[in-house]
Amino acid sequence: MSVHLVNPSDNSFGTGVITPRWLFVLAAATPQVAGDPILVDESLEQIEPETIHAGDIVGISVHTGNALRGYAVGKMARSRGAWVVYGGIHATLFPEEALERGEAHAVVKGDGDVAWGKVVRDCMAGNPVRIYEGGRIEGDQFLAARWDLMNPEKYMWASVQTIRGCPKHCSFCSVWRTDGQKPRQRKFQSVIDEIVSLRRLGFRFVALADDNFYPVTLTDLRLAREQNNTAKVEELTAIRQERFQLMEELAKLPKDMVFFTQITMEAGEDGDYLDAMRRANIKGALVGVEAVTPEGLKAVFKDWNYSGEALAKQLQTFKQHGVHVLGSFIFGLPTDKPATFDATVAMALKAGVTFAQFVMMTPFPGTVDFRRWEKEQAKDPTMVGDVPITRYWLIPTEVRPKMFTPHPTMSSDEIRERTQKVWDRFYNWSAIWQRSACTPNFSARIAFIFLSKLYRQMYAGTGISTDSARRKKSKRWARWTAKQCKRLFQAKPMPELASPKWEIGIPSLGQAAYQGSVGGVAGTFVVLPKD
Ligand code: B12
Ligand code: SF4
Repeated sequence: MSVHLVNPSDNSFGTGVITPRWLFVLAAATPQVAGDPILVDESLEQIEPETIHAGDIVGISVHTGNALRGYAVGKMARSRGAWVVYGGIHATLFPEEALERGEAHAVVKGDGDVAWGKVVRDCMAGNPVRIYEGGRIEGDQFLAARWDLMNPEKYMWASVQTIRGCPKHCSFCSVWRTDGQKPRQRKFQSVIDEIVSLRRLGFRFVALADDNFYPVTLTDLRLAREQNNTAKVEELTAIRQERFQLMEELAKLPKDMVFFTQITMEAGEDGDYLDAMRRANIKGALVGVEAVTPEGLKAVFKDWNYSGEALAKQLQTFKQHGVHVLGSFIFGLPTDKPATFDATVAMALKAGVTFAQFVMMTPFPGTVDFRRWEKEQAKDPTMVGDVPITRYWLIPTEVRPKMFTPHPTMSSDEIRERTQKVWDRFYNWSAIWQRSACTPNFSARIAFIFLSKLYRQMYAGTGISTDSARRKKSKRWARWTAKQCKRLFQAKPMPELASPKWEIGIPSLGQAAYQGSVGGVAGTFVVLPKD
């Protein structure tokens, strides 16, 4: 009997940009009695059906974008006599769909770190239940990933999660509804230990795969103080202190390490935080700008973001503190007009963001936008074949529309074409060359140019370009470029690097008090002799 964990994908590039973390976390959650699981990441290569045997257990993770492929893998595995189990955000939201369409024996809702062990044991005993409630586990229960099972030749960036959940409530995002609004933070020691294990393998680029790396803003703290809410102040302060402690320890890691994360724009007001990020080698962060107009921000419940001149200034602040920004913008909001596209790219260039992505408005399940749209559609459902458009992920990719929610004044084609032009303008050779001046030397500059083009090209296959000839061509190009880029990310393994020896007296979250810079526990790195 073998356990297989499959990350489904229709698009295989041979090289992956970021490791799908769930694969290696669930590997760690697999009970020893079942042996080491076999990991298949289809964004590298497709699964070979003949590797699945009767009685095997196949765990499949689905998000909305890969649900259809995931169900095909599950059906194949079930037809070969395996136990089929789904998990991940989409299965959490639509467990019945995974049971029916994906022919699952079982579905895990929520976190898998604890639940997966029980599922495997139940399957081995021949009696899994239909639904397992994985729930939202606490930060100190998050498992470290089994990086020893990863092929380091295949990925550019590893991914380590330090916190789950986000206190905001943006209308297009499901994170706050599935992962919750209460930040669940891992102890910094376990994060550092895991990163050390990655650096030993030769990984120096690590994505901190967090929903929001800045869970407590200065405004949150101020409001709690103004309300004389001592308990809240203590709770927020403790979360914030743990963040600073983590960054202080990251700063002690080998100097060639580079981290990247996702953060809200409010961090731009918090110079101490940005400085701590810079010292921690968190060189870049995806910042959800979403819209450049106040109306657009209001439409996505993100009116705490800045617009206009203040926006440009706020984004520039990140760079001034040494943190590069990947600005994320959404097109297709009801408030968008033809002029919005020009204004957005002009803002992205003016604000000096180092990378940018321009995504099309997509109603993801579990979001406020989705619920509103589903309600409207219930009155007069639009069908594609026999599938209602509100279940767009079940529509075969060849005929799946690229936009789902109609815009009041622009057609989907117009929005797509204009979005495409924005990508082209932001990533034209001259703009990339100018931005590449931020790199320290010539080879880094070349790497930057490659990466910018790769980034732009990989998106061409995920919705912006529709015709299959262009898709095929961009896939070939992306495959080749990804391979070249992988080389740029390789570092010499450091097998001798040891984890810090943690001193006793780790402060409990409740006791800690933030004092500007953080004292308390300190880790010291010990480099063991080579033999
Ligand atoms: C890091 C991240 C990225 C990274 C890295 C992706 C990668 N290669 O891993 C980048 C920036 C590249 C990215 C890109 C995108 N992302 Co993203 N991403 C995330 C983020 C913040 C964390 C994912 C992560 O690694 N978590 C850590 C692991 C350990 O947690 P996990 O995956 O949830 O797995 C746990 C459980 O779900 C469960 N589980 C998961 N799988 C399975 C399987 C089994 C069998 C079992 C039992 C349990 C189980 O157990 C795990 C451990 O507890 C999530 C937000 C989130 N909270 O999930 C969004 C998220 C997954 N992304 C999202 C989206 C929309 C995208 C993009 C489409 C964005 C865009 N417009 O381009 C692209 C699509 C990329 C692609 N094709 O996959 C959405 C998905 C929504 C949905 N309904 O599908 C999320 C939820 C964020 C959101 N705003 O809502 N993403
Ligand atoms: S988009 Fe970002 S800030 Fe908004 S709820 Fe989602 S994770 Fe939080």
